[in-house]
Amino acid sequence: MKPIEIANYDVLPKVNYPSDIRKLNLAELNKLAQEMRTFIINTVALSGGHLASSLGTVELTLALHYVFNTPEDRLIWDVGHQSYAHKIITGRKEKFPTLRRKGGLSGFPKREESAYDAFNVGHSGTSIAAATAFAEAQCLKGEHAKAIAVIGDGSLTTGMAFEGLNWSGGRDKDLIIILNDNEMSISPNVGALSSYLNRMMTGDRVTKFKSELKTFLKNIPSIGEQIFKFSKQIEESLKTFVVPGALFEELGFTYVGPLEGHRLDYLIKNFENVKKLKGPVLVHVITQKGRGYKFAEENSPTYHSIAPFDVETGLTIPSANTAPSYTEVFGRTLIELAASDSRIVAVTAAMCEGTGLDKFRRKFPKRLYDVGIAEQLAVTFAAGLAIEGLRPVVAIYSTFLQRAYDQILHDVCLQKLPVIFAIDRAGFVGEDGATHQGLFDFSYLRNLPHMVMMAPKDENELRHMLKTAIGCGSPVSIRYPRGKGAGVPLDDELSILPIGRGEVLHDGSDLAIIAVGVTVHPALQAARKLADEGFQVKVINARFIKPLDAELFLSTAASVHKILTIEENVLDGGFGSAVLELLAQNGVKDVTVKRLGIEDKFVEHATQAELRSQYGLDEAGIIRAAKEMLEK
Ligand SMILES: Cc1ncc(C[n+]2csc(CCOP(=O)(O)OP(=O)(O)O)c2C)c(N)n1
Repeated sequence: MKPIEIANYDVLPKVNYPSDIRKLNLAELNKLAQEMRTFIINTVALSGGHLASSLGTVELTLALHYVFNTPEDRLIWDVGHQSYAHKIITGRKEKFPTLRRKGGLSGFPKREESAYDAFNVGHSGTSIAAATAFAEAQCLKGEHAKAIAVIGDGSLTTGMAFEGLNWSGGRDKDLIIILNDNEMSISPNVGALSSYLNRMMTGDRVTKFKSELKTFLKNIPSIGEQIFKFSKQIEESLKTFVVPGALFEELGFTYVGPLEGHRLDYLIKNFENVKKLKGPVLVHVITQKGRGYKFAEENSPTYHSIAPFDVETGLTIPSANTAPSYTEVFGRTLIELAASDSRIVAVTAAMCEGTGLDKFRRKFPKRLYDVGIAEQLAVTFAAGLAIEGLRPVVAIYSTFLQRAYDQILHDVCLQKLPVIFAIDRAGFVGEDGATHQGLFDFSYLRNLPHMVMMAPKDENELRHMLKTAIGCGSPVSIRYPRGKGAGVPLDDELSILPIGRGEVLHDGSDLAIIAVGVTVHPALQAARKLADEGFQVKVINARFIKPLDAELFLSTAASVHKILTIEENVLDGGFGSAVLELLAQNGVKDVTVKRLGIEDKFVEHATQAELRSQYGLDEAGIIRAAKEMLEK
């Protein structure tokens, strides 16, 4: 049997839309759940993707679509990485094997893809705000569709989710929040809310204790009854411990749960009741991340987002490229630096493994802070640490750092604090698509006074940049891409780079390419190939986006009258724009400048290589652009 061919299944072929599942009996529904798991596992084994979270929500998805009248009732998935089952039963089963591939299905819900995707998602914590808006709009329009947010216990720790709970709990509109609690973010969930949810899970023990206590007190002659009465008064304060969901009740929600999230009959029965409730309701569902696939159940962080893997062994397909990733080199170098500088601490927003800080945590457990999915908190927290004389290194993906723009401006830059931003997954991220591309950080950081900005040409330069950043004394960012390094040798000795100085890698007088970050090596290769064709192309590795190497760039403009800038960032406000501003401010004339980067648009999912080729940022694209200028 080829497990991704739908004809090989029994129930799956009968199901295209939620209306089909509503015709199934319980045994068929359970069979369907099993088949969907196999289908998801085997598809993700080929495409890569968010496996563990999607396996955890199969029954939840079926029960929600079974009971609610989707798509009229709005179902909003938080992050959307758990929505594969939802995709399969909402008209996208046949296309599911194209998941995350160029031109194929997105890995996240997307309104352009289906009427069943009520809101575009990818970043954590947005579902309650969106669902509240639908509930409010329904009310205003005099309509009665339900608004349902499905949010994980990890995502519930984001500031936005708390803000949403606070506001919507006080609004009295019909809103359903499904808390999908698997006790995990990517790694185990952190923080007081997580402990609270854990306590609720052990709440029945406390309830038992309370009832035993009552019996005991009542049986004490004469004073027993009085103590019992008094104990009733303090019951309210005990409530938090003994009534699951008291916190949510206090916030204005009717709390339902905790519900066992893998029993379809039970979920369906409870959702039927929930459907009849008025006002804000929070349904607490307990699920298991990775459910039904042994390896993912045992090690859900690894299977949270996984590259293509072998289903039998659970092992990812080894890459022919043995170079370390930028992330690994960052993590390793930070450990080296921290070993001799006790001021260095690291901050992550729930992405310890993803940012390469897991080894740092093992080595220096007290010097690693995981604040949960809370990028804003991470940045302001780092600002405070910097005031205390520490050197915080905040490692966050480019796309998620967008959340913390004001904190970077208001709390870090305005106070000129030595916070180091290690911006991972900058540039094209590939298969995660538009919500995750790291194509904006040059633009959103470049306008901030005091910010020093670097981008290494390869993993070795990243090491020196990290050393440089620690001693910089101002806010500083280093952005580097997802994936393998260039495979260059790594220097043992780390040196401090002169701030704001680039390097000339190849000389030439017909055209100057000023490249930055991951575009430098392809630019160099392009120049070598162009040399074979008789063109003399100068290649500069900018190293710094801010401050620019004004002296080098201006002298280059004076001698080479054609300049090509290259960056993996949007052009608006990016590196090439900075070069143009420099030339304009210095009254440079007679220079033609062309900028390679991303025109004013969002970039969809495809592999990084496909995107580099599509946007002309690989060697071939650079040669094309250079020739256009050279031949003019
Ligand atoms: C703002 C933001 N920060 C970080 C992430 C990366 N991220 C994706 S899923 C996830 C964990 C979410 O945990 P939870 O909501 O509990 O869902 P689960 O995967 O456990 O089902 C994280 C941190 C993100 N998508 N958005």
